[in-house]
Amino acid sequence: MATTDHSTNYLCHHGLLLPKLAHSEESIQFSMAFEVQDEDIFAVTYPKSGTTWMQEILPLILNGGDLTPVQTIPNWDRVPWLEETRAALVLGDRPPPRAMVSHWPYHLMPPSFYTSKAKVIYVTRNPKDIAVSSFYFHGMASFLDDPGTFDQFLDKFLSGQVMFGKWTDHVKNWRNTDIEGRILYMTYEEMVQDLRAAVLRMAQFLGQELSPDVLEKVANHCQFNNMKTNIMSNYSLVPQDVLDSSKSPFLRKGTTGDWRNHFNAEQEARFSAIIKKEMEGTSFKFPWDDE
Ligand code: PPS
Repeated sequence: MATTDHSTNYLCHHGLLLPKLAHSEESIQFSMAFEVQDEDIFAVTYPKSGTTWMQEILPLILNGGDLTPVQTIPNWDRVPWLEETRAALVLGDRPPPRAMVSHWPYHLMPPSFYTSKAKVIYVTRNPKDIAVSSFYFHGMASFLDDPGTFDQFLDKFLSGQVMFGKWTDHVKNWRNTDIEGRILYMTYEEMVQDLRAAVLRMAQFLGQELSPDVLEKVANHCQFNNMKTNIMSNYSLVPQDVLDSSKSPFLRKGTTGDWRNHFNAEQEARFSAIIKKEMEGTSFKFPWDDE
C-alpha cells in the first residue's frame, strides 16, 4: 500500500496527509475492501466544506424527517466516514441503504464503488472560507499540526500540506468522473442561502418525496443555531484534550464570506492567483468566482 508514516500526527497515503487519530492502515484497507451497494449514498467533501451538516441532513431526508437518529446518535456513527477507523465498527453489519461521508478523492474510492449505482452528493465551498475554518480547526484539534500564523497556514493550505491535500485537486478530481447521473454537485453557499431549496434538491436526487411540512422540519432542524446546540452533532462529546472548544467551537460561524475578516489584500491576491491558475482549463462555475 502507498502509505507511509509522515509525522507524529499524520499518515501519508498516495501523497495525502491523513490524521492518525482517525485513520490507520487498517481503516484504509477496510475502506478499499468495502462492498458498496447500489442503494448506498455518499456525501463527499474536502474537509471543512459541510461534512457535519450532511451528517445531519442525509438521515432526515432518508427517514422522512424522524429526528430520533440525529438526537440520539453522534454524527460520526450516524453517517460514518468510510475511511476512518470507526467505519469497520459501525458499517460492518449495517444494511443498505447506508449513508456515509468521505473525504477521499474520486480515484481512491473503493473499487466496488465504480461499478455500483451508489449515489454521491459532492459538496464544495469557497476555498477562502475553507482555509479560515481549517485554520481555527487546526488551532483547536490536538491531533493536527499547529497551524502557525494565518499567513503560514495559507501557504500550507495552498501547497496541500494539510489533510487530504489540495482543495483544487479534490474539486477537479470529483468533477472529472465516469459517474454522471449519480452525482449531484452542491455548494455550501447555496445551503446557507436557502437550506429548504437545497434539501429539496438533494431529496429529489435521492428519489425521496418529502411533504412541505417535512421539508420545513428538516431545514429548520439543520439550521446552524439548532445544530450548534445538538450535543450529537456539535462535537461536545469529544474530550477537550482532543477538541478544545474553548479555543474555537467546531461549529464556529456557519457563514459565507468570513474570509473577508481574515485575509489582507496581499493574502487575497496571492490566494486567488494560485487557485485561478490551478483551476485553468476547467469549465465549471462557482458562486464565489466573481467575488
Ligand atoms: S470536517 O472537519 O471536515 O468534518 O468539517 P465540516 O463539517 O466539513 O465543516 C465544518 C464547517 O461547516 C460548518 N457547519 C455549518 N454551517 C452552516 N450551517 C450548518 N448547519 C453547519 N454545520 C456545520 C461549521 O460551522 C464549519 O464552518 P465554520 O466556517 O468554521 O463555521
